[in-house]
Amino acid sequence: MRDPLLALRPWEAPEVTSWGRLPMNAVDRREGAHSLDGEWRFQLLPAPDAPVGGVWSTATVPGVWTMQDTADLPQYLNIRMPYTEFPPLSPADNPTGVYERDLDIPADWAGRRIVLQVGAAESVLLVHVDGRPVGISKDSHLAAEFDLTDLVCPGARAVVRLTVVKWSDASHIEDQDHWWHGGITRSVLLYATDPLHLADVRVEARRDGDLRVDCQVRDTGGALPEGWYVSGELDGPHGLPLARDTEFDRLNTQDERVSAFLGEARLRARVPGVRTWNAETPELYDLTVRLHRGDGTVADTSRHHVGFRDVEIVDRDLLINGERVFVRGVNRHDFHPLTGRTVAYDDMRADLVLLKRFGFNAIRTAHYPNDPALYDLADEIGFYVVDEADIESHDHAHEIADDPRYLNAFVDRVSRMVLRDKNHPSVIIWSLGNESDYGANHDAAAGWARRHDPTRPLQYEGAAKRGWADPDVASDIACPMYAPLEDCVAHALSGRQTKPLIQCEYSHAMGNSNGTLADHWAAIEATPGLQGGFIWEFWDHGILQSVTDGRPAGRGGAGLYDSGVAAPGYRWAYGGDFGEQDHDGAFIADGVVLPDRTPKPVMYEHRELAAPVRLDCFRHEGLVLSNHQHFRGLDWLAAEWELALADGGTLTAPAVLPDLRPGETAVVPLPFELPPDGGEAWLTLRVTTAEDLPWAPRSTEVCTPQLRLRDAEAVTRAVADPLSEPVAETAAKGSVEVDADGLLVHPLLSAAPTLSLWRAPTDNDELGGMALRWRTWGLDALVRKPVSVRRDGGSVTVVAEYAGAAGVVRHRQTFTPVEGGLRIDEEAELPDAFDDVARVGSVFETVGGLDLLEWFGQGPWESYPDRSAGAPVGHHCLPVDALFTPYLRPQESGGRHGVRRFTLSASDATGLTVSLDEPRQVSVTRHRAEDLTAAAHHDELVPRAGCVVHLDAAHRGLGTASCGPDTFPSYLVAPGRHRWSWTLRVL
Ligand code: IPT
Repeated sequence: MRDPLLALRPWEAPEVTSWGRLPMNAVDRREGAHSLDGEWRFQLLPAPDAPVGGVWSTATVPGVWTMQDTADLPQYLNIRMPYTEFPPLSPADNPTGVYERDLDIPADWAGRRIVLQVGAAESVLLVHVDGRPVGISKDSHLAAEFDLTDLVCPGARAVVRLTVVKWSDASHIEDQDHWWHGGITRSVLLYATDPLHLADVRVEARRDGDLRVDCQVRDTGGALPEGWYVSGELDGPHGLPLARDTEFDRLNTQDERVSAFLGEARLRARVPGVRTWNAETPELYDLTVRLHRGDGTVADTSRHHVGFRDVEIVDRDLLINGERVFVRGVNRHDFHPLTGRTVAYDDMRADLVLLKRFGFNAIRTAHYPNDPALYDLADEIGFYVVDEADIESHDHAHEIADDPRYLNAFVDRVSRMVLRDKNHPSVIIWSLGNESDYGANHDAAAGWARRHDPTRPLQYEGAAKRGWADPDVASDIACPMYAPLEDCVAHALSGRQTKPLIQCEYSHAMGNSNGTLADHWAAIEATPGLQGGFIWEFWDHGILQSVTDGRPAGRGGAGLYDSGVAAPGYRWAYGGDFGEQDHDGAFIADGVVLPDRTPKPVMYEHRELAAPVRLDCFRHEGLVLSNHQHFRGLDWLAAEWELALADGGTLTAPAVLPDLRPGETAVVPLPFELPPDGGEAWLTLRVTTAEDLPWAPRSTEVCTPQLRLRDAEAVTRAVADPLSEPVAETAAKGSVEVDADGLLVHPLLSAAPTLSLWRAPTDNDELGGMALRWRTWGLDALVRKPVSVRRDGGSVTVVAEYAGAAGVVRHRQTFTPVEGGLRIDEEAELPDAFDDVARVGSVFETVGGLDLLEWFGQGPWESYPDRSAGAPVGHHCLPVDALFTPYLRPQESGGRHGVRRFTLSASDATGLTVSLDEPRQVSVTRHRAEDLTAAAHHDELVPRAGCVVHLDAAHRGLGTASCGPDTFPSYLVAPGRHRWSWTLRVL
């Protein structure tokens, strides 16, 4: 007989969202459950209706088969579906995984209700036990539960089969921007309860201490037994008991709502002096709810972490406990470079710990409900969560939003998310999904969510874009993606704003990116109505791949990477690396961390922008210090003062942080007497954690706010002006040697300084169209032609022309001997046609062996003109190899902004020193721009023995044009005359 589940062809029936599946609920059954994780018998069929009967292999559960030993490999596509069939159809070639294992049902489960829980499977799950159909589920990122009580026999063995169909009608609404996989991605459990059980528990805990717990009670044996009741207590056995809400009971009886089938009970308490929950101080209480039989014995128990907090929108502000908080968010996928989709508790904890250390306070679960443990961790560690339903129909958005065949699926997915996550204090907003146009199906789902949970606002970008202030669309938040900052500010100042403006995605972190983040935050903090946003995104989704056989390394790859770099023979795969015909390349590598969670430099920028303590200015002989948090004082922090003197090293002194409430400022005395000499002087407050916290050990750096106490004017200008007369020669000065082409000959340089107008295009440069323009102008291959070499006293002036396809740049270098070295004054005249170039500056190469860079300037991490707020000025020192950021697709990397001076030295202390006329953009790497441009993956780069040094008179900002706005005009490199000077000395 044909299998009834297969006969339904549920993979092409969007109306069928489930069959035989239990309703979603918020009762956590993980404790005491039997884990069915591990090795399962496995077969991969070519299509769901292909016969099972081949050879069984094994597959790990949870895990996607696309990362295990099968022929079906991961594929990365952003918007486009990987096949041409229109919704709700699927391709004939439809990999289907059949997972099977034996279940030994404990004998002492006799008389109990037995439930199978499949944590998540994509995209259609069919369940059989001993060949008998049990149920169907879709909705790839939420659990499905099936009651097996009548299908299994306690004390006996049963065979459970989970058939997972990869492509279905549901795939068309799971068209998110990440890798396509197939398999079971979260744990599988088997548990037993009493027939009389808690079907659901809903907790509402308000900031005034009011606690309400609604329980749904069922008895699978039939009618509810006489005398059942629920009890609850907060915080352990001697905590606060909850009282039964008799008014609720009375109304139920009066309304004749009480049924013999569905039991409802409400418990209440008022917690005196409640410690409220917020992301800064995530205070949690433990709640235990018990369901009793009439004789008082306990039939079922449910435990919850409760956070007392309110979310409201008042006027155009989103308030947490009455406070207008800034939302410093990031978009997060469930991702891991070895498993693809399956994330372990420790990994999720590591994600959140890292985000917390770098100043993030919010997560959007892009673009589906994340692993359940993520929300427990967000409650505990303190994050505001925008919980997003698993709906993205990007490729067919317009067709699906109003398609009644998909109505069920929209409501199902939003409602199941709300039912699962409603008790988490961290969840402050529901999201209807992503990039699915806007239609009646959204309104239906919004209606369900609003009615079921009036305590939280709702957002949906697709609706919000119909009008940020439109009251009739299904979004309480104006939540655009990648909106130009000026549009956001203009909206907030227009007088027409009615909703909080919190961008659901902004500042696209692809490659070397996130320019103008500081400008965004300056505007957000200065403009009422703007409250922040969510950076796109947390991870670079590089999959660890063996270069030899092209296969994902899988779980065996643990340890095969370090500090963001894959071990020899491995690389971080992105789109196309698994031989996909259709793919979207490195667009999958757009996170603030590399695939092994190594922070990209933008993380330090973000940390500083989120600094809880600020040094605002220097006033009345004191420093104005402020508490920039919303809820707590500074007592969790310790600090130390540092004074960096350009010509005098770094002094430190202990700091005492004043007792400031949120938003308060204090004037504190200057901690140092400024020495009369020493040049430019920078004062830094190095702020660390004062004690061990759940997310950071004591002494973890939190921020480093900085003020300039004295500037450098008097010190640098004399060396600086290229028009000034060369200083008189003395006997100590050497002579200048240039070759027949006018190129400097120097014992420590393997390539003489020449003009550079090109950088290895960043992803923003490529996708934003700048790189194409630069190539068209010929900037990547300028041809240098010496024009004249003129000697004047001791100095030599070389004029050369650099010809590109669209113009010629005249470049003049004057080499003048100075004490211990050479001064190089340069000038370049860019034609108007070159109105937006990557850089104007010098590039040279050193001999090998100069492996250590010491510099005075911004650092220690990578910084660029529009991403430099998090890199304090000071004396920094790093090995040359550590300066470079291994972005997945090689590109401009390793720059340091605001460099005044640097020394490159060998282990025997020989080397060279460069002093710059002004703070300049400098990079020292092992790679020429053309090396980086030619490589597609980091492992293809062959480091050069010497250093490639760029000194830029001007360097273009990074912007975020790979998806979103480019950098601001003030960070562009203008045509016309550029001048810069530097001195080169041998150590
Ligand atoms: C937007 C998507 O929501 C997100 O999933 C991701 O693709 C991001 O952009 C870019 O990486 S959609 C985009 C077409 C604006």
